Amino acid sequence: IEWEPWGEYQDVLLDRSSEGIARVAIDRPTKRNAFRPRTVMELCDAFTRIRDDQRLGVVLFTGVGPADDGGYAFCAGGDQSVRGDGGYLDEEGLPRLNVLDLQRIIRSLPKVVIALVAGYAIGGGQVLHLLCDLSLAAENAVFGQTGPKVGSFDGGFGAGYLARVVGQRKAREIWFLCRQYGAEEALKMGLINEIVPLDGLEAEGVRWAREVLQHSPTAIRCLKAAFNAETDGLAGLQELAGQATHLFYRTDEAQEGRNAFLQKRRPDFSGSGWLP
Ligand code: 2NE
Repeated sequence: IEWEPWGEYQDVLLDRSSEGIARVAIDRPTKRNAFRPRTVMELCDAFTRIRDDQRLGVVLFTGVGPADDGGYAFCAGGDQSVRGDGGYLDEEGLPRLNVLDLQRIIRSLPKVVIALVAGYAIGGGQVLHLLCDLSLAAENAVFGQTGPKVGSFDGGFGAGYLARVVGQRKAREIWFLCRQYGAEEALKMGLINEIVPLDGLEAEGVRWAREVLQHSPTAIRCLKAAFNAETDGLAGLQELAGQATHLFYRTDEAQEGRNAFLQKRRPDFSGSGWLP
């Protein structure tokens, strides 16, 4: 696959290919790809650019590695070295928890996001991987939560959606005991889709992406919205309803409503019928 670098960031690498695949990588390997507010802002920008490029259908989300000490990470969560007393401090000293914005952007992106996990996916990094639609993990992948150890927790998707994925018992174990789980255990509990050799991780991600890209974009985006509708309350239903509105706009019936308004006449919906 040929990647074209796209966008200028400090903490993130963004690439795209003419095949319809984008690649987003957190680029802070010396910190095990922990995120600071800037990292999250850049990730939000990258995912928003991807959303708006209609040639792109699949995103590979990963972390740069190995670090100089040989360590690999998808993401080790919030950068504790910039954690102030009320949140993660940005460069102006404002306390932020903007990873929640990023979670929602990934969740509602009407494209398929595949996590490629090499090394640690810990804390808020584990939650980010969880929010991806699919997850491929290298044999060295390690998953876990540390919140109760370091004075933090994610009670949103990080708890509720985790329990939907791995079950209530396992989710409580993960959060209450703060253990680390290898790739085999993660596969067994349904946290990931497949284990892949480390040196073949990206190639496998590209293979999965190419398979997705053979299918109907509308079917895939409606299915993603439907899965979210089942778990995400009204915000999930909004996404599914939005897909229905998009499709409705393309019909003669909806266009007649718009045209009649603009032409200051009564709309004529008689051509539509009341289908069973
Ligand atoms: C990830 C883990 C297990 C890796 O261990 P190891 O032994 O492979 O590496 P090491 O030596 O611990 O880390 C390498 C360097 O990365 C930094 C370390 O401080 C170290 O730097 P130096 O001391 O050599 O300069 N580093 C790693 N993770 C970092 C982090 N999160 N913040 C700042 N620096 C970090 C091990 O490193 C580990 O346990 N890391 C901490 C994981 C963690 O507790 N993350 C925060 C959870 S809370 C959260 O993410 C969150 C939330 O719960 C709710 C909302 C938003 C965020």
